[in-house]
Amino acid sequence: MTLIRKRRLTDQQTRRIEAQQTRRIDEEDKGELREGLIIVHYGRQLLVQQIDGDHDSEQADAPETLKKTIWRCHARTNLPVLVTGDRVRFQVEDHAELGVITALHPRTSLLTRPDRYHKVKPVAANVDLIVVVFAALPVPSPLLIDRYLVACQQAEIQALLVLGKADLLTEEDGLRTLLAEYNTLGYDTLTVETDGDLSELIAQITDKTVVFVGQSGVGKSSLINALIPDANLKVNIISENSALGQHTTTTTTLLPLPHGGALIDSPGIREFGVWHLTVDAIRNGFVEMYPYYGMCRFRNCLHKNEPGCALIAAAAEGKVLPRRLACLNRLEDEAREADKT
Ligand SMILES: Nc1nc2c(ncn2[C@@H]2O[C@H](COP(=O)(O)OP(=O)(O)OP(=O)(O)O)[C@@H](O)[C@H]2O)c(=O)[nH]1
Ligand SMILES: [Mg+2]
Ligand SMILES: [Zn+2]
Repeated sequence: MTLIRKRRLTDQQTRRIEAQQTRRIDEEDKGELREGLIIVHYGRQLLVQQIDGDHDSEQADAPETLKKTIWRCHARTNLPVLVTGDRVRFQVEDHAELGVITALHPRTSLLTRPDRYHKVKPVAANVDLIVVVFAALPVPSPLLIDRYLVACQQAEIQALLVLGKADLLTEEDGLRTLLAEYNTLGYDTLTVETDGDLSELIAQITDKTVVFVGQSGVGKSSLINALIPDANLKVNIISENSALGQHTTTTTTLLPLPHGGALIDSPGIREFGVWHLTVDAIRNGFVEMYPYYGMCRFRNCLHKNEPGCALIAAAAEGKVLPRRLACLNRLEDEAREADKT
């Protein structure tokens, strides 16, 4: 019995292998198969960085080499919408200007945002870490930080909270305390100064695909330029190569990090904080509230002034921060308001 089953499997396998081989010969006609990483996406065309290893890896970082290993491609129409950060398989025919992306590798994460028609639009793939930057100036909004953390939780992407412009911190501003509170909630936290020692930040982001988010003016670009000294140079090379460079500042771009990993940046990602959040996502994003959800006397409790509210009681007993409960309520109100319109 077992023997027969084994036989059948073997026959099946043989057929599959034969089919694969014919397909492979087919594909070889259209140029060698290559592995790549989408670094920019312009409408129907994409720039793909070749990542398979037959070039000298030490040279791979040099701008000249980078230029050669980036291919302009279009995607087969049977593929889903591709985004910056996607790992793909592609091929380029001899002497062809344009490559063809033939397969998309599974994504570990996908950042999406609603477009103006309330449809979900993918923005970046395979992001491992979202760096949430805030600073003494502009004056931070803890509500906005909480929004970012909800969105990170929703995307199932790890968050790192960075308090920047350390040189501007004072005893009175309470920002170190604010950062420590997030650390107590279980988030990774760091304090940095753009011109100071960035080694801890470098250690946290190396070998990861990261995005930086935070209010305008907190110092994201300054930090990125300090981390990737030739960031602008690399963006320029991409522009020259593509003849589509005028869009570089508005599209989502991936830049290699000097010590390994990559950074994805775009205005769309910088608006991360205002992407629509659902009430469920908001509740999920307040991790310390989990033990109290569903424990209120009234099932439809809004945790504002209802008797027997488990969340208000937890705040009164110092088990959760009153500020975080207030933020939870504000964000839920906002979400309910937005759903009505
Ligand atoms: N004091 C101080 N100022 C800094 C530091 N890092 C950056 N800045 C200043 O903060 C201002 C804003 O920095 P950006 O890097 O442009 O901020 P951003 O977050 O990229 O802003 P958007 O691109 O508008 O989102 C600039 O004037 C920087 O010089 C720092 O560590 N300390
Ligand atoms: Mg900037
Ligand atoms: Zn309640």
